[in-house]
Amino acid sequence: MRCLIVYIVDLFDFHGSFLYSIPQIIGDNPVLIVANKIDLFPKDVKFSRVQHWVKRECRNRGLHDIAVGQVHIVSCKTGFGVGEVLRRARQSAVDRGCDIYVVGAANAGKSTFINHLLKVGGGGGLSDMPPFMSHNNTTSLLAK
Ligand SMILES: Nc1nc2c(ncn2[C@@H]2O[C@H](COP(=O)(O)OP(=O)(O)OP(=O)(O)O)[C@@H](O)[C@H]2O)c(=O)[nH]1
Ligand SMILES: [Mg+2]
Repeated sequence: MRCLIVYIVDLFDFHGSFLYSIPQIIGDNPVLIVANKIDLFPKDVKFSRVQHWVKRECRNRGLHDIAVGQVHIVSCKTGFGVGEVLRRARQSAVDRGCDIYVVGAANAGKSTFINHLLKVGGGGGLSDMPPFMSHNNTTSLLAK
């Protein structure tokens, strides 16, 4: 099935929470990497350095072909950057006529991410979305 994958990674525990099966899960579907918990970093951290670091670490773990522009620095807790992810994901999903799946390790921030989207709508409008489905630690958000 063609879908857009939003893969949430925990910047504070990147290596401990990386999903080594993620290349197989993604297959040839498009992916947005959401690098979460930036609020725990010093205020003057350079986002471009973090993006390049995430890209490199992903590549070292089998996620090749990730462009820096696919890596979004966010804080699901404060909402920083989440609206932009929602806009990009919605646009991509609408263009392809596909669903959006939110995946990530336990504690990466999936529920916080989705709760934030449901609260603020990210400017893209969530009112026409069906409810999201949750199954144990895996959550997917239907965005038709
Ligand atoms: N500092 C900080 N903490 C966060 C952020 N996002 C999530 N958390 C915290 O990380 C913990 C896990 O967040 P969840 O949203 O429950 O993570 P999850 O991916 O849904 O976890 P599972 O449902 O167990 O798979 C919680 O204590 C959140 O408050 C963030 O951007 N910054
Ligand atoms: Mg959860």
